[in-house]
Amino acid sequence: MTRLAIIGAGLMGEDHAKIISQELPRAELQVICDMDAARAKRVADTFGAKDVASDPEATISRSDVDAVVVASPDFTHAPLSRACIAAGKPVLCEKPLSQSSEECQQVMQAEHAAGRPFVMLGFMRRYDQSYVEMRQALTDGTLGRALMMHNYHRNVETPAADFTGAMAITNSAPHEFDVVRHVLGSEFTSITAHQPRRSDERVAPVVMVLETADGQLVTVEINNNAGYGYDVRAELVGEAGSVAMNNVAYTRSDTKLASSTRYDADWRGRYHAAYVRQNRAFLQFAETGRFPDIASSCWDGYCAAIVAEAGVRALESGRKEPITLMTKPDFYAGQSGVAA
Ligand code: ISE
Repeated sequence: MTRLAIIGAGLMGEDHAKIISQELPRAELQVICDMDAARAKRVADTFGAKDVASDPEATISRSDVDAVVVASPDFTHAPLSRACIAAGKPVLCEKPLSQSSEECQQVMQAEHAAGRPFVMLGFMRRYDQSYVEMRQALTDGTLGRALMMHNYHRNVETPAADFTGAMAITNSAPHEFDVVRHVLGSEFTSITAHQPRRSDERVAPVVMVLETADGQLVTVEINNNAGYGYDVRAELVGEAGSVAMNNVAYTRSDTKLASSTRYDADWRGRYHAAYVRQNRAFLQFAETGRFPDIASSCWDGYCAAIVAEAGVRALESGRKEPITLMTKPDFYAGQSGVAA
């Protein structure tokens, strides 16, 4: 049995607790840690965790904790990942590793110095069957050379009223930045960012156009106030055909002269299967120390942060901004699904 601690018992921490208790029989929920004691206790009681705590660092270093899931607020991800590295414990860290590429580099350095991988990043879309099949269509040659990838990412509404276009790029778009790099196996080289005008105060969609090192074009629409449902679409276009994601819906209703399918209110239902696969891969990583083939590493977290930083610059300047990555450290060469 691998004894897991979950840091953060909010929306994602609770979802991880549920998946671990229901889908990972070789894992034990040892501790739920949250600053809000009542919240930690509720999640621990619901999913059968042994203990609760409120201090993340102390939880990470407990001798009855073998591995850690970090699902606390974004700004804690990098420091807590470093605490896990220092304690020699594998960690599944929710995205983003950090919104600062510099801070991502510090985590990479700490991991490198520790001499083996410890951090798996929660970019769960790599485990979603639609992206798996898109990638497959490229690797098995069905699609020919990739030309374009179109992406739409729509939320019902923003989590906070003061959400900005820049936040759409740093908070939501990293999912696309990561999974597109993974599917195409190529790095981004430039980005432009545009916004239409809304008639109210809410943040308008952000539309980005990115170029890759292999001459592909990628479009990403982030609409955090789409109003109607959680809706992610993608289409990979190659020289010999295209692969498009289907809306995931188990039923269709036909009533009153109309046919309809449902949308979820957020991402947890749409990506449930991907989260389960991701968490199983993490458990295997914790058990064996072998980094999972398709998982995101600290390097991928760094790349997503660099693209987002360039995206924010592009939105501000209205110009095409270059995307420049540092040389990929050898340490990460075999560790992510994107070619070195
Ligand atoms: C949000 O920021 C997330 O992190 C979710 O994983 C994503 O699916 C959602 O659409 C984002 O806005």
